[in-house]
Amino acid sequence: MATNADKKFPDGFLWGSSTSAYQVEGGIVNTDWNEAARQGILPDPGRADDHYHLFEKDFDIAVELGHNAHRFSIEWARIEPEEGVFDERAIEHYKLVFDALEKRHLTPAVTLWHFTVPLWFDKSGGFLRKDAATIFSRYCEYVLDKLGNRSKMWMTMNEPMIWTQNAYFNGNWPPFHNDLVDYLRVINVLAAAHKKVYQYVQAKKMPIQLGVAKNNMYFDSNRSPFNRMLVWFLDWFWNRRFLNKIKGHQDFIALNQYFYKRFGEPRPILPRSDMGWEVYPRSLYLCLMELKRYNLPVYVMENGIADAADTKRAAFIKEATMWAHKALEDGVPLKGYFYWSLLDNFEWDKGFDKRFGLVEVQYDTMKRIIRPSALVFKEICQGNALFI
Ligand code: IFM
Repeated sequence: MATNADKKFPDGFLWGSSTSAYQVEGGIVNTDWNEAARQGILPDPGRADDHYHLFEKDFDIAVELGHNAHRFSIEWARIEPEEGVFDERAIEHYKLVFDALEKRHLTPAVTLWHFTVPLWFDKSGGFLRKDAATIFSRYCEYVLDKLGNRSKMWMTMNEPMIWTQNAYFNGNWPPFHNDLVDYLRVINVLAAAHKKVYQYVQAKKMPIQLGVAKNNMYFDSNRSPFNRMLVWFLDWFWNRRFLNKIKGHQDFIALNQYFYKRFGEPRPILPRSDMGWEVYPRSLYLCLMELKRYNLPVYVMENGIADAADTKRAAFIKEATMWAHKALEDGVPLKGYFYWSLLDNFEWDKGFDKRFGLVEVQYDTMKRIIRPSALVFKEICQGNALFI
């Protein structure tokens, strides 16, 4: 792998990493996921990374690693622990988080809802409630009224297609539904909920940008007629349909990219991450190119690899960022790249074994240890570009 000093990302490009509240904060007790953990159905995050208390130190590490931006999420269940009851202390906590970012010149990107819902919302029907979009929007509006001035970049939700697939189709995440009708209905509810929040932001003329963190995959085929049709369908259903539903209601596209799916032979033999996912960084480029059609600024909001031994991460990051740069050269209005994740963290139904972090977390002591690959990413963030 050679360096190529001519290839620079533009000034102002955002370099950072992503986290989410339930996965790193610790001490969250009143969500649908906590209830499933209490019943022994899902692992318990417990203290997670104790980021709730250690965020200042973690942001110091982000700065040390050359980042100029950071993505995190706000925990709905902390803000609205009971229906219609909002906890000002939770807002005060997130104010401290914003202060800490500002002090370190880390540009925030904030997700309002990342997978976990308050237990009261789950128990009362969750996103199948008739008024779900209104309830969701009320929460978002509350947070934006209180904290909207602290960040220019907000996302209402994370990976609506991944979440609905697991929660309403596969039935392996709360609320464990296995029902095509519910699945399709909840996708619509989420789109409606997002649009409601967007309209609120517009009506209030809030000087922020609002989007959705959208997981897109690259579907590829050996060009047999059947596979071509299948790929067209999947691309439409998975990648485009939700974005089309919220068309005109987002200011940027936040891409979360992990997957490349090829149908038919020959299939390239690809290395696999600790998640068992095929590692193919070029799929980032392919997905970015597909987003050109929306004519909106694009951010890579998540892209990463579970690699406890840290033997594949550095090459992954070099290749992925090389492909991100190629997408820029080929006309994608790419404004930032956020690696998933800053820290090892609680990987949902998989628990703590899968390690995505630039920084290793020793869960017994909460010690943070910077992985060698984080220093490779640092070189890239600082403009000493490393490309293939
Ligand atoms: O950990 C998740 C994150 O919460 C959402 N995007 C994918 C990551 C890795 O699975």
